[in-house]
Amino acid sequence: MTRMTDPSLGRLAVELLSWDRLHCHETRAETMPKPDPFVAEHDELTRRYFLGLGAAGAAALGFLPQLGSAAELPAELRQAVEQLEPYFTPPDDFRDVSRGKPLPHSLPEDKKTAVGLTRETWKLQVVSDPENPAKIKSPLSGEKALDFAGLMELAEKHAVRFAKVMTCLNIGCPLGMGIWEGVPLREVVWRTQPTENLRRVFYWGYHNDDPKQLFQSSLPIGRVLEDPYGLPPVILCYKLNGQWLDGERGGPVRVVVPEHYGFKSIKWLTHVVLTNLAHANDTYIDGNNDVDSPLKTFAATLSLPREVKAGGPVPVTGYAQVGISGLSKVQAWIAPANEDWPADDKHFAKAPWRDAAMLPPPKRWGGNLPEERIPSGTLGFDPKTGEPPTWPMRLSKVHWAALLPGLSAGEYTFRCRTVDENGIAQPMPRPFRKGGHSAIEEVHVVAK
Ligand SMILES: Nc1nc2c(c(=O)[nH]1)N[C@H]1C(S)=C(S)[C@@H](COP(=O)(O)O)O[C@H]1N2
Ligand SMILES: [Mo]
Repeated sequence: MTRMTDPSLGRLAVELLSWDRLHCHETRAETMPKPDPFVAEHDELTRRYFLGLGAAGAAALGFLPQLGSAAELPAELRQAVEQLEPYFTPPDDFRDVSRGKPLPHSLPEDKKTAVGLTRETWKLQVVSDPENPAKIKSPLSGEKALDFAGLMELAEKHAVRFAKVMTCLNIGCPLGMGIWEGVPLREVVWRTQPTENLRRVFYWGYHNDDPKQLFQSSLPIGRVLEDPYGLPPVILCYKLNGQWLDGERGGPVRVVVPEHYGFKSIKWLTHVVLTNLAHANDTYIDGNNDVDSPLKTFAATLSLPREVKAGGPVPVTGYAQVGISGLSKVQAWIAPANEDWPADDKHFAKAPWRDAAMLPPPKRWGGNLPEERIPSGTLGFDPKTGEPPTWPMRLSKVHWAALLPGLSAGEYTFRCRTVDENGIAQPMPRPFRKGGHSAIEEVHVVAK
């Protein structure tokens, strides 16, 4: 296989990065809770809570223990929590970073029909790489190419559904959180009857028949055939949040790789190539990215007033992405903005971090799920109760909240971080930006 190089990719990555920073912050500013006379009154719960804090100084943070239910929150925080984004993202609200001129999902219906971008006309070729052939007995091509009806036949027996956050490696905040349904990719690989010399799987989608627009990805065959403990399979996905996968999200069929950043989840899938080549050929390599770096665990704020009244409590909410190593806690810390910090502690490991409250599974899941219900059989959810037995779920998101006690007038820097299931705090253990975002977020807060 030749590796396509698109000279614009590096620039695109930079553009996305700056756009993202702005966009994330704009979004957060919009969702900042409006002042409400109701929150000015401290109820009994809040008073007890503040009393329990002890004298840790003006810059100290007060936090709640692990929450059983959002109803346990003090009133000041409850309002901010009620205004949080829905847990699952309605498919239309995903942020779109698709490439293509024109964007494949914007093509007129007759063109979509002609090029296989409808469920009626979709076709998938699964063949051997002519340059580094894998030995297979029965390629799925020509007459034998897989169509949507064939995929649905496989789905009857093999369909899986799982929750996963879709995050771009180049962008700091997730694009959306969904329940993805599909057929394990290995089912179609096995249909080709491979016998030997199969080390990797390359795959790409419709790209206006223009080699310069090709966007491709790859996986080791081992990952396709076997799921590492606790991970869902790599799927040929045709539904999101219980509805047919729409064109913008990569429909009729896309790949979804549970533990990876978005670039491995190829949209408008048309080709799967079985190769004996041993190394990755992902388009994202061309942006100097680390394509073997699965989802990281990190925390970010969603609402935090930039200007607060001195002495008043400050509600903060946020989310954490739960990466491959899980999440044990979210922590926060607010410090005077001009505070010097030892240069040999650049990750603030010695700061007086306090635990924030991780929110329990929401009462309403959002995401425009049919009948507002988690599709039955979704991995990670109890089939009887519809509730997740372990929380937070790996490869997904969890919301958190904290109430900062009154600050004296001045400027502050608020920081939040995660600690993963191995006890490792952000931005470790994989601090390099080209393997995904994990920098500790800093927000400037002024108390007046
Ligand atoms: N065919 C194709 N697939 C693609 C892309 C693309 O441009 N073309 N972009 C990838 C990237 S970089 C990301 S982050 C995800 C985004 O998925 P989403 O649009 O569903 O949020 O799609 C991936 N799949
Ligand atoms: Mo991406």
